[in-house]
Amino acid sequence: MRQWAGGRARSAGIDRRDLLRLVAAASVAVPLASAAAPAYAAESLPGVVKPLPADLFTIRGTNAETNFAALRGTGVLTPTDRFFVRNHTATPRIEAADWKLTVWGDGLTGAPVDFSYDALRALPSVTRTAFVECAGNGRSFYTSQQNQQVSGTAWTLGAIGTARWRGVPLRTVLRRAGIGRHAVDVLPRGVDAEVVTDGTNLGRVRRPLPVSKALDDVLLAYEMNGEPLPPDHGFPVRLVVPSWVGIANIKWVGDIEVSAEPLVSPWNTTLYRLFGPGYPAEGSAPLTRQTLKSAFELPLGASFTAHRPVHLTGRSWSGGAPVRSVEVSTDGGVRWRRARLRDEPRAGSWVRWSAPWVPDRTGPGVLLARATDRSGRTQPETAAHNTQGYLFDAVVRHPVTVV
Ligand SMILES: Nc1nc2c(c(=O)[nH]1)N[C@H]1C(S)=C(S)[C@@H](COP(=O)(O)O)O[C@H]1N2
Ligand SMILES: [Mo]
Repeated sequence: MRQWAGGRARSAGIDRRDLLRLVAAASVAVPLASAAAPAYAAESLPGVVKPLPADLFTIRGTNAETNFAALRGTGVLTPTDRFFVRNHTATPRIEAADWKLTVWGDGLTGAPVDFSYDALRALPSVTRTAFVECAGNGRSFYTSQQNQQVSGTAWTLGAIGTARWRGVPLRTVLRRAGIGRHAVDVLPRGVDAEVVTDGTNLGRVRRPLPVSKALDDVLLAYEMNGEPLPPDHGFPVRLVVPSWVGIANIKWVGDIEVSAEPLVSPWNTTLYRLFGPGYPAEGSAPLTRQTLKSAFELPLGASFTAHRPVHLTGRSWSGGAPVRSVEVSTDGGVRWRRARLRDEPRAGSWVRWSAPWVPDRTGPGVLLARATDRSGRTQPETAAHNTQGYLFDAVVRHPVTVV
């Protein structure tokens, strides 16, 4: 707030009056389109390069949600052709040869430093499996399950994907650029178009990261599942910030400011905080880790044949302690039994699970899956409401029909 007040916000492309208006707007919930109302079906979307076949994706505004049913039979890694896309504007087309990363700011001991694509690729690399998940994943259930109003994209549970990322530790690049001991925040910024909402230009997508996280496990990734990053997922280079809210994983990164004082942007002030009754007017602290969730690899409203045995499958994941166990209920939450975990639980990834089921009663039913993590936390029945509908962690009631 000091920076906004002190005029620094101007250089970030937004003034204080706009900020206060946005804070006010952010704390008023507006209704969102019901998840039950079909988002329009299309095989592609202007602004997204890859095809979006209707069996793999549900299009929501400028974004494409992965249909969880399309993950059934796939491995831990989400095939790139079905990895969700969250674009504030549109995928920019960038040539690697024309691209560079500029690291600059008063948190460096010297002048700005540029890295070409080839220079970055020549640095020692690391590979790690991590999910990228939108903070609003599951948002539509605040409305459909808790009857609460929230604003934002009406995702069901498919705003998540897990990939094997290869790249250079951000730490390596920051050290080579001469990060000083006085640096506190780094601010990666995308080269995609400026974001205009309600007539206010928020500038380019950017969100400060504390130095402690930036020097820990963050990657400047140039490969996804063994291939160069596809355009929609950040080619040539994106951040991968394991376990943190999706917005931290800046795509198409063009520059990184290294600062000796805390930085702000709309994405850590009016957005990606918790607002509403029970939270301060300026919102909670900026969101960091994702929460605990589970999903069936089934469409909502899936249909089953009575007396025919099936294997229910799904996935559970956590941005905190790794998943320890998953329970499934096929009778609306009366009885629960353990699902069989099919992967070794790991922080920042998900586990696949399965549970056999022989549907007996015909008619509508509800399936539930709930995870418990190694800290002993279990998904609750109700998620704590916040006006922007972030971090939905309650057990989802998955409607099915037995015929
Ligand atoms: N430059 C830029 N980075 C971005 C975004 C964006 O619109 N522009 N969207 C963010 C959000 S909100 C999410 S959830 C993830 C989505 O990554 P994906 O599209 O590769 O799935 O990217 C983040 N990084
Ligand atoms: Mo997101």
